[in-house]
Parts: sequence; C-alpha cells; structure tokens
Amino acid sequence: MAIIPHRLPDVDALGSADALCRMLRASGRWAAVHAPEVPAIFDWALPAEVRADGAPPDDALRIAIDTARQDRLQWPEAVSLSIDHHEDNPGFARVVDWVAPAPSCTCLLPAVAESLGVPVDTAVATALYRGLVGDTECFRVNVGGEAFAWAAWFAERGADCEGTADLFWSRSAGFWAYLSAVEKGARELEGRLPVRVVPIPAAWPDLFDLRPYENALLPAHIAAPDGGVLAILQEGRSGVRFRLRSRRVDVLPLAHALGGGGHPQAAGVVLPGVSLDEAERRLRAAVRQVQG
Ligand SMILES: [Mn+2]
Repeated sequence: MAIIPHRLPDVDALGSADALCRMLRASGRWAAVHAPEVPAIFDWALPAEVRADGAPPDDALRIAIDTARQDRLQWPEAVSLSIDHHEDNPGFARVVDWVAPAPSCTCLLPAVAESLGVPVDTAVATALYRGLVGDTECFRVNVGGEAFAWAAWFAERGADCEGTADLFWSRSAGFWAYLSAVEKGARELEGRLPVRVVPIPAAWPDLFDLRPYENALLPAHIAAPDGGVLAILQEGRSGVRFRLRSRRVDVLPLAHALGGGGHPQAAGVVLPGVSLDEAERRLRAAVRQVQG
C-alpha cells in the first residue's frame, strides 16, 4: 500500500503517513510513504524507515492522507482510499473516502489501528501526537475538549510529549528578531471584515537564521484583528503562500475566493508565480468578494 500525503506536507500529513505506514506493516501488509517532497524543516517528521523512493508501484493500492483535493497529492493520480479531516474535502477516492472533522488527521488513525487489530505503540503514539500539535499550532487553533482528549489519549500510550515540545517550542534569538521585523511590516485593511496583512519577503527566514519549525509557528505569535482575519503572505522561491487565521471569523470563504481551502479557523493557499504586491492585490479582491 502506497501512502501519499499532500504537497508542501506539514507535520500532520507526515505524522499521519508515518503512523498509518507502521500500522499497516504491523498488520502484515506491505506499506511505504511516497513523499518525494519533504521540506527540510520537517525532515524529522518522516523517519527514513517508512519512506520509499520514486513513484508508487503499479500494483500498489494508493491511499491519500490529510489531503482535501486529489490535485494536491504528491502523486496526483487516482487513489483507492482517502483519510482526511478537512471539512471542504469533496470526496475523490475510488473506493472509500473517510472524511471526518477532527483537530488533526492523526486523530482519525486510532480507529484504523483498532480495525486492523494492531496496537498503538510509542512510535505511533508520538507520530499521532506530533500531528495534533502541528495542526493545532501548539494547541492554539481548532482546539477544545476533543483536541485535549486526543492529546491525553496519545500521551497515555507513550507519546514523547517532551521531545515534541522541544521540536515545536524552542525559539532562537533569530526567531524573535524575525518576529519583530515581521510585526513592523504588518498593515491593517479597513472594511466590514478587518484584515491584518503581514507580508514576508522570501529572504527573511534565511536572513534571520530560523530553526526548523520556527517559521511554521509564526501565526501563533501574531494576533488577528478583533472580529477579523490575520493574513500572512509568505514569499517563497516560486510564489506566495497565504496563511489565513482567525479566532471568531470563518476564514474558509476567503480561502476559497483565493482558490485555497483548509479549516474555518486556519486556512490557506499557495499562489505560484506571484509577487508579494500581486498577492496583496489578490487578497484585497478576495476580501471585496466575500464582503459582497
Ligand atoms: Mn491536517
């Protein structure tokens, strides 16, 4: 079985893939994760022993993980099964789509272990816990009783919470300097839907010598405006990545207007080939569209 996460995979996608692979192997099946794209900052989230090189074998059953749309998969051909927690997943698997709302995709996997009749060992519990920490941005978004209950469940099964805390929580001097520079560049868009725009030039993460995962934690440190949306526009080598966050406003309509998706409190999109200025123009147009 070939497990395929989405492009630009995050810790939830990689942790879900890692855990699912271990469960399938424990049940006596051949399984591997086919993820040619793993960002260097998340290399720790997908151990070498579950990775496979190249395309999935022709006779492998393909399983999509943590992915809302088929064309977002690292291998975008048809899949037989799909396991995902995104509310806006339309269902694209040939055989079974298992799409259920959950704080992270890893929260769906204990049920898979149960149906396969395999235990959740410490390696699996750690991968599941890491996915939950990643998708809730260290228990700050999509968080509540359900997320805490899963955290407790993973911890009870031996998840390495301390090690995970080190991976996610340590901050370098460069990070604080980066955050300070990022804050200075923030602007407010006035309107019925207040939007705080935070543009970040491509050179900055290297300039400030960020550590693994620090950039991904950025949204947790920047406040959204009252009753409004935080929009972080991060310039990369090939375009601009939008991260949209809010505590009280559903950001999905705005994400959809930009061609993206995600969750009501945390959504995003990557627009290839656009500059920061163009990204901001597109954001303003999308805001006008959702304000009606
Ligand atoms: Mn996820």
